[in-house]
Amino acid sequence: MSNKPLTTNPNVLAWVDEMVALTTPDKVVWIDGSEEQLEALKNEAISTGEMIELNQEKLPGCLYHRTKPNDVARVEDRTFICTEKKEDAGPINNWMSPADMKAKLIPMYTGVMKGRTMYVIPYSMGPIGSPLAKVGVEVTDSIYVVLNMNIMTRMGAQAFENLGETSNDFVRGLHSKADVDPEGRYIVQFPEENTIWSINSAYGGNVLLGKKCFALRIASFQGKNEGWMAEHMLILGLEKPNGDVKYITAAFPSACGKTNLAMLIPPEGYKKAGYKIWTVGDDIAWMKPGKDGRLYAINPENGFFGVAPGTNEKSNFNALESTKKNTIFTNVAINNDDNTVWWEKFDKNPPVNATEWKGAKVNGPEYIAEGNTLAHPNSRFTAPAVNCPCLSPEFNNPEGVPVSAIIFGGRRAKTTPLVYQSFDWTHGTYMGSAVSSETTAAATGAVGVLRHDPMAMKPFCGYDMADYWAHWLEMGEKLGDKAPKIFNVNWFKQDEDGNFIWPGFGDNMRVLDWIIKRCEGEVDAQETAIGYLPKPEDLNLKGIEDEVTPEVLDKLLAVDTDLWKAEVEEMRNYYKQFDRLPKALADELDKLEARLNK
Ligand code: OXD
Ligand code: MN
Repeated sequence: MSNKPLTTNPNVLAWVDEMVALTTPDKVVWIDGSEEQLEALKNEAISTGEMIELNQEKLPGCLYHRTKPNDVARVEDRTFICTEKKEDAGPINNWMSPADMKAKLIPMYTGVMKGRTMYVIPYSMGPIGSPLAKVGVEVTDSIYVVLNMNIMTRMGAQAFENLGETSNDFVRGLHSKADVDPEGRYIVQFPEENTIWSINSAYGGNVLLGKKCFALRIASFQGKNEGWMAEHMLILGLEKPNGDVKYITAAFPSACGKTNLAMLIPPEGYKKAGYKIWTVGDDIAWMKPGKDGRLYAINPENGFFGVAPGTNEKSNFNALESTKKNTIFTNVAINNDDNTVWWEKFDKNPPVNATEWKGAKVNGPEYIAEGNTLAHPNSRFTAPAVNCPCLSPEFNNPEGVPVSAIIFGGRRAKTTPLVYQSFDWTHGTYMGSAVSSETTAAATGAVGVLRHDPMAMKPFCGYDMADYWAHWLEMGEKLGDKAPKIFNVNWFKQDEDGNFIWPGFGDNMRVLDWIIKRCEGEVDAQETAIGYLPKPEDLNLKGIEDEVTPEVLDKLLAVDTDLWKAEVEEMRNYYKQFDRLPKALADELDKLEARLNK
């Protein structure tokens, strides 16, 4: 039994038929995106317990979902890039040949949807009708996936209108939660076939195939072949008092505060003067040269899949506001007194009458005192972008927004100063390739272990990282003097006692302000061995002079030659594994070393 296909496109129909023959669902439902259909699916999921309805007065339209405890995060060790040639996946991706991977997975997919319904989800990554947008179709046996895709993408029949009657340019995504068996869990990209296969997970990043799998892994490969870029970047607009808005994209490794920066609220002085930050995206940017030769960015997503713990009125007011209606919460805690949600640092009052994320009824304060968390540390909200109070008016602009500056960053206790600018695009590409972040004590037990995460794309690049760097260099050549300026920031510098010396959060506005002034040629800079640094007097520290004293500022802007020489050594080692390393990047490393030795 099935409803009618929503398209006559023979490529889509043939592929769906093939997936049905493989997985043999009892029923096939094409997702048109209508209110009635979504309402019926919600009610079905509530009746089976897959979703829990939250307090509809306090959190209208909000639902709750709990995953299996073994299925709470992306699984990088089970994520594969399956290109015909191993070299094309590069040395830092897991690889298997497409034939071998299919031989392994086809038996697992065979008949896996027997007794279940297959949902066929057409969706657009990017505003409908945008020249930068792309269509995907995901088939899945999970209503949770349908409801999340409805928030995270432009989902439904409209996506097929964008695709047209005959095009074959759509990304094929096959997902089955199967038995949610961690031993059989695979997240597989076939970039040469525009195809994604995901099995045995029901957790966000592994199953919302439009996000990391398509919009980064597959799209990065498409971008290389088609002359554009898919990046793990937020997009924000900085509005100046005269109403002029400048756009910045920024790539930080996971858990370095991309969502916070994208939704930043400026310090009082800036607010009073008329500055404002607008959010275009918090995680992914697709960027392509526009007609005027500048680089334009869209956010391919339609919602935020954010980490809940740590989000509160102070840390990210706008994100919290975004979660107040039509949001899906996954693996947070429930406050049973009023059927609302709670997570660590939500406020200082964990609910006494709580259900923790695995489903046990507990006394919140006591449970926490015993060393537990009520919410899983990677618990999430899936919130519609339209809920965000500072959503950019350009969010749906099909042409995207022109990018003035690109920022890289990571968590670095010592070496990296608060902010510096590259000498040019090639040097900026080097800086991106050198992005690394130190693990925190909470995550690993070992502080200061350096993890390389070039352009914050290590887990998300769908081909050889060295070829990806070559693509960056090519894009720079194409953009010429219209290319965005490239910067590196570090909000996480520490003193000898391990205290952060930069206040961060809203005060990061002061750094964005300097960055835009550099782009506009309004301020000079000090030229150092590593790049251009702010002159101390050019950073606006009004209101935080007590905290960021001239001595602290000195430390924030210090370039320690010995530490930087060690950094060069580290990068030399890191680069060794890349047979296809572009010569221009090896040269940049030599040049950096030469400047440090001067
Ligand atoms: C994410 C991530 O979930 O980068 O966005 O891990
Ligand atoms: Mn991310």
